Amino acid sequence: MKTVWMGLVAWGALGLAAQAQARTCAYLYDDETFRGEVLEVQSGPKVPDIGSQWNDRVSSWKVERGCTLTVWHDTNFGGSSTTLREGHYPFMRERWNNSISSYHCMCSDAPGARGWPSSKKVAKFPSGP
Ligand SMILES: [Ca+2]
Repeated sequence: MKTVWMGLVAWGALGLAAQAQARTCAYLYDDETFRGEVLEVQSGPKVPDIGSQWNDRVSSWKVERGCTLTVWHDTNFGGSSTTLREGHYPFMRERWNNSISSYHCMCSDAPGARGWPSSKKVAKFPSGP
């Protein structure tokens, strides 16, 4: 049990060390209406290249609660961009379908936002000065 506990502590420390706590930020799907292969995107720094496997493939997406997804037509944040708040987007407008090459997904750290594993039971932050 001790080994397991230490592993959890280390995992938590890594999470806190990261600038943005890693959590699932969005799901990108190859096909419309959330079908086909899915790419799970973490909250974090900008991603300048979605990768050859996913370049110009995304056709629908879900943005998790408290998160915002910005996508660009070209790599390195080139071309036009669009930003979408939390929600489900089963159909992309034609100009965005199969045309995403870079993205940035960020989640709010607001209390109550999903994705904090049990932390609200142990972490108490002062609410006043
Ligand atoms: Ca597609």
